[in-house]
Amino acid sequence: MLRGFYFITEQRLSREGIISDVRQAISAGVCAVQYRNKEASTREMFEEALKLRKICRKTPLIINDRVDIALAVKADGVHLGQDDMPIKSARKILGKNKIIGLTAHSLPEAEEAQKQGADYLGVSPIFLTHTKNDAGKPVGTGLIIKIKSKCRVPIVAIGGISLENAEEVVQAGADALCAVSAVVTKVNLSGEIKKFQRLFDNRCLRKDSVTNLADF
Ligand code: TZP
Ligand code: MG
Repeated sequence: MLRGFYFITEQRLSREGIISDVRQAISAGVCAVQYRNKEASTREMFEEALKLRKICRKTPLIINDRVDIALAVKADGVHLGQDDMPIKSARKILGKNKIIGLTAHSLPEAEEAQKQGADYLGVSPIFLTHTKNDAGKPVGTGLIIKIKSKCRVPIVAIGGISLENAEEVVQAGADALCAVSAVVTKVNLSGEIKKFQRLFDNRCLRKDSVTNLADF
């Protein structure tokens, strides 16, 4: 399920608003849509998420941070950070069929997330990002390689990814990637997303050589 481009909404950088952005992302065939809005009130979030639920018919809709909103709009899952509700509690509320993603900034965090039952890991920030102020220090593609060699949970790589460095991210073993500013600021959002998706079609599986790098 998680392979290719994972789309995250970003109201502040969006040219046409997040509803239009999500429509274009879906038309490009993204593997998931994450509704992320750090500025909205609970009511605004609920209403926007409800609209997105209607648009995301076949595309999984994941809600950032808010287990309650995910439940209320019948989203497909939530994305949690290290400071959000613990996965085990979120799982109790949402049930076993919902997707729970967790952000990991290190190998121990990734291993713990897998142990707690995360369905995927958001590994971030891979590179320097100006989109999320508290993203922390870049972890580099080396962390993707390391996590890939120790964990079986799919990895979504996030943070500072552009067409210039995305190939390195895919080669490192990311199952999916998200680029926010590199797509939502562009006139042809769906065309930009497709350029990233092509990197997955061309992925050359030099798995052995890549995995060995993790030992260094
Ligand atoms: N989570 C970690 S970094 C980030 C999020 C939502 C922002 C990524 O934005 P960009 O513009 O692709 O660096
Ligand atoms: Mg969070």
